Amino acid sequence: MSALAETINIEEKFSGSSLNGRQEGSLEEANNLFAPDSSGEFDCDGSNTLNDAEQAIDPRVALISPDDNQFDVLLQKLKERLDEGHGETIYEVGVGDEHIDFVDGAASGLTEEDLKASVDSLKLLAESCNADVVLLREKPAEEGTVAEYLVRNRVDEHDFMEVRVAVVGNVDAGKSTLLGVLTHGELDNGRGMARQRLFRHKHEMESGRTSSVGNDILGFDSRGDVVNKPDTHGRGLDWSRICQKSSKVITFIDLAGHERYLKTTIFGMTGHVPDFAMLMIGSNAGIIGMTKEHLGLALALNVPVFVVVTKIDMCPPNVLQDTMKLLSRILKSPGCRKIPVIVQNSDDVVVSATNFVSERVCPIFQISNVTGENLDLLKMFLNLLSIRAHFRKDEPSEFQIDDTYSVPGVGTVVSGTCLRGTIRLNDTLLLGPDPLGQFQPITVKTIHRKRMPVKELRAGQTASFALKKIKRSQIRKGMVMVDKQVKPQACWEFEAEVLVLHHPTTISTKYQAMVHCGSMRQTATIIHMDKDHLRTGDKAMVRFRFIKQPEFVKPETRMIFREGRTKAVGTIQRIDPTAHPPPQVGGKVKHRGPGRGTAQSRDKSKDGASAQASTSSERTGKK
Ligand SMILES: Nc1nc2c(ncn2[C@@H]2O[C@H](COP(=O)(O)OP(=O)(O)OP(=O)(O)O)[C@@H](O)[C@H]2O)c(=O)[nH]1
Ligand SMILES: [Mg+2]
Repeated sequence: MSALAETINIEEKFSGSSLNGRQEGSLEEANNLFAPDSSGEFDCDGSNTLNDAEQAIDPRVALISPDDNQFDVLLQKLKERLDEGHGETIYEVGVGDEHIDFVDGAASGLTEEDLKASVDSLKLLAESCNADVVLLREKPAEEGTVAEYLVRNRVDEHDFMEVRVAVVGNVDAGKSTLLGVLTHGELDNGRGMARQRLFRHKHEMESGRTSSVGNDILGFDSRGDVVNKPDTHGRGLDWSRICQKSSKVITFIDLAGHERYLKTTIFGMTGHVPDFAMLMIGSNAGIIGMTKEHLGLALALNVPVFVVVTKIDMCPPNVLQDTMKLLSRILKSPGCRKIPVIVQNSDDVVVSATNFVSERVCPIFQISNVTGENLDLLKMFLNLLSIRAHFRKDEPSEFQIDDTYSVPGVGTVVSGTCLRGTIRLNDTLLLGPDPLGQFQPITVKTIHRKRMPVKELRAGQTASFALKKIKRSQIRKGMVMVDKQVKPQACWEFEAEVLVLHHPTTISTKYQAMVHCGSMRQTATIIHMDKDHLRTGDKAMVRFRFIKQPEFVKPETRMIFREGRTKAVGTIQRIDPTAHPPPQVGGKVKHRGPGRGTAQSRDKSKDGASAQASTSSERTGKK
């Protein structure tokens, strides 16, 4: 164990920290936070919600020998918890509840015999919900032992939980390699063997560098076992088979580490709606290149981050220690405000996975793709990651397009994420906006989820649609398909509250940079702000105007505004669908965006010299 590992003790880390928005508290209070989601019958405020029959149940002993009535109450509660957890929950057996006034109600723990009886009851309850029960960990308590169990719905051939994990980190950190190792079940040789399966383009195969947004899936069954099997022939995974056998599917979004492809990596983070970000760091290379940039990106988008330090097989201990020290310092810095937790055993996995969504804890794994060291801990953690976003299934549907394809024999296919509502086969949705800001009706003829045909798509799920009577060239990333009740309006102008994370000098009106919001990206000009100038660290309400065409954006969405080394983040506050297009010159839009020359050259070529130049030009990455 490294010196740092010793100092970063989980219990110590949690003490005095405010998790889940709770007040700072003692170690004891912090330990309570390790309990499962606070939605069960053992809620702290359970006394207010339980009826008389339920109140008779002491949570610590409730499962030992429940009578029929109690069994029904417990079953109902378990069903609710499974529903809230999208098909799974972590159940603590033998925990007392200090808020319910039983004799010794606050004390936790059961004798061996009572614990066994309780677990048998839990299995019966789970059986009635068609779910499996798996022990995660046992821990000593005042009155004996407390045990944590994962209760997860059994596989439904047509449905599975979907968790998206964006994989970021500098070039050569081992991102594609780790995904190859995890999803294909074979270790790497240290010379790029495992990553070969992840590449989408010939030039990626040749250079070994990811340049696009790649996808791969890892399936877990109801018992938490990996479903993916090593390939015997060929390179591809059978996605349909994995999905059919899985209760939970992790979709990895493999992103590029090279600065050249930063634009595409940002797109992967904003457009592919990840639930979590896995930041990868090569232990020997350390925190270099794009590592901090990618970490900042995840933080700006409020995506919880966990860290995977790779190549520990080839890293001298002192170098690993230096990397860990710096990492810990960065994570704890005021800019991040994270609690680093080095995960060293399965207990740490359970604790960090169940507290991860609080967004303050940052679990760190130290692994080797070559020897396989600690990969079991990482897999266990991935298995316990829960769906973060609470998508609404009952609202009018909204689908965000992040890629388009032309498939021979099928026609135009679009892929993306359903952000709201439910989309069913033969639904007619509005597709747009086109360059004039219009939306056109389009019928959904087929839906494929992870390459499997399905009849409906619910909020939070990704899928692709085959569209009839429309050319691929008419569709671009950032377009949406929405229910007509949404009454979509494209806008040329919008207002956002913006925080400047970095700018070499000052930003004033007429400054242009790329706006990333969801899967939409377009250069926009600042046309007004409530301050004269903005410098690094400044906040302001800013009015933007797109330079090329109107877009569909919505209030309360996070956005990134960047150009070269200039970076700002913000939240859209208001859109203005009545604003007119910018002035045209000879039939062309007057302002030109990044990618057509450096910031300096654009500034000179324009009417005002007031646009502040960025010192570096962005090399746009090609997908
Ligand atoms: N010894 C050792 N080598 C590793 C390990 N992980 C990855 N590698 C090697 O490191 C090199 C880089 O790995 P990649 O997976 O391509 O890195 P990447 O992060 O995807 O890089 P980009 O796509 O360019 O951002 C490959 O040659 C791998 O074989 C590890 O744990 N140990
Ligand atoms: Mg890669």
